[in-house]
Amino acid sequence: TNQTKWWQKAVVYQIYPRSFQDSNNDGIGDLKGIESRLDYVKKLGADVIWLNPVYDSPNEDNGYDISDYDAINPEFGTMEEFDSLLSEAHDRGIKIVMDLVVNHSSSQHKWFIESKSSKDSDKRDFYIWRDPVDGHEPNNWGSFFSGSTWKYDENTGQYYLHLFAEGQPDLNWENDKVRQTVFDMMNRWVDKGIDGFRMDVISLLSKPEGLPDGPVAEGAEYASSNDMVANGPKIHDYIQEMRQKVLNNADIMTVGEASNVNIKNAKRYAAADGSELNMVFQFEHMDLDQNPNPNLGKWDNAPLYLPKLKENLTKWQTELAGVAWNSLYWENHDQPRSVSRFGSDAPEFRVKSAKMLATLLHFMQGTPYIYQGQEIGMTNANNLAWEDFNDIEIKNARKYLVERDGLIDADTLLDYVHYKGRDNARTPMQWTDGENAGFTEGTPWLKLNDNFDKINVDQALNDENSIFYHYQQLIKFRHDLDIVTTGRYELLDPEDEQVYAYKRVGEGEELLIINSFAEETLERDYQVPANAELLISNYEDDMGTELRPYESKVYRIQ
Ligand code: ISL
Ligand code: CA
Repeated sequence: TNQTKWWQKAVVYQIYPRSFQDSNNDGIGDLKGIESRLDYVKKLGADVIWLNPVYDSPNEDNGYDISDYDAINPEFGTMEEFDSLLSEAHDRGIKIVMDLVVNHSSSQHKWFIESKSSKDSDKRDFYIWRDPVDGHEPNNWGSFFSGSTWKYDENTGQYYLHLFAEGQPDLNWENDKVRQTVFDMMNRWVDKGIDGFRMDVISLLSKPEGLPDGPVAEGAEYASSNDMVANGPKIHDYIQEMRQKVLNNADIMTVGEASNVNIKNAKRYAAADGSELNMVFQFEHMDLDQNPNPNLGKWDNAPLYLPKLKENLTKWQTELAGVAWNSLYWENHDQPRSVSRFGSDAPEFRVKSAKMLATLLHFMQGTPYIYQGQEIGMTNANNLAWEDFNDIEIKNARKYLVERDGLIDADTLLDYVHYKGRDNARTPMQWTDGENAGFTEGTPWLKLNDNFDKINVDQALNDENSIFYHYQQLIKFRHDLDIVTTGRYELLDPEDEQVYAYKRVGEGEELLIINSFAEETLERDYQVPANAELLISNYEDDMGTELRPYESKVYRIQ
């Protein structure tokens, strides 16, 4: 039976702790800062906070390289402060989902330090070590962050595998002890009372037998390790074991970050029978505005073709219905700002298009994720120059694609980085129009977007027509209207290049959701019946068949 679960009606608010709120003016956001903003999250109406990693880390990849899974990064605070944040959140009815990063640890983790110390170390097999082949890397896989996935260790004469940065050696999930150690650690967090896990690159845990070379696209230097590794032979065994040994111990929410996961795979990872995870967080719609260039990976600034987006989102809506569960998102800490990418951040369109994107997403089936700042329409940070970037993905792209391989010039890459780079999402949260946007009185760890004088939380809360209040309304609809969770999805006019219109169909009731992506006025007739009730819109009045720039409206038809 398909009884609605709490996490199907929930809306998640994602917090990137480094950039949310600094409480002690060292320029770095922290746990006390987050605690001081819980009422803000409550006011928005979100049910769950997903915290990006807060564990001890040397920050080669901003916390995704964990050196102690049982300790809080001192930059963010103490374990007491974490406990306080958790209990203050719970007092407000807000749940906290933790990031779980167990495909790899930091190279500074004591397991890796031991593993690296000698071939005889009893931790050697915690990681993936291989002999050189003909004096070079064991295979031809390329890292997510450019270059090879292999790093040579002089001391022991072997290479270790790192799908991401050199400082992120992959754990060897084949090893029973690794799995048991991870499950024990997860249980300690569950016992603390946390409400779930967002599982980083969970689809990459099981490596293919023999780690074979992969196909290399023409003109490229490496095979895609994502293609070679994702959904490996034992992945479902590992997740089912995790379900038995950890996840069944409490009513927690689990979301698998599912790199390279298609619908067929997702039906297993997020099966409605509860055998694995609650939902996937998949990427297909994030890869549509890109000309496939094997040399450059994600780096591009190709515009989005709306029918492609419709086709993709529709496929996920219809094929998972009743059998698995999806996440809904436009943004996170790895993606640029959605208003700049899919809407328009020009002053005359920013608010309208941000609300349109919000409406389009929130009336779909799935669990919505709002990334900090999205709810006030924060934009890409075009004011950042090469010397301002912090992200290892951006820095490595320059190092390898520009400097080592000469595949692209620095100016073109900078354009792409301004469009797609992860630091667009990581600039500090804009609270006020005052010093450093109210984020810190110190020197912010990453430069602010220079538009905080106009785009900030103070402004949003004082304007009843702000994007913030639009999100607040959308969240309320998700809580109040069952049809948003359960209704059947139906796409209208798949070929329309300017409007994304769809229906949700329930028993004796229908929602009609109309979203224009055009900057000019259009004429569209959706045969709206006279008794239809306008639930929400981003304009003050309704012009019927005339759709103004980025107009978005939802009718309820009974
Ligand atoms: O960020 C990406 C593209 O810009 C993705 O390829 C990303 O690296 C991938 O989705 C995995 O992301 C997760 O794991 C990474 C970490 O850097 C990301 O921040 C995290 O969300 C390694 O732990
Ligand atoms: Ca701080």
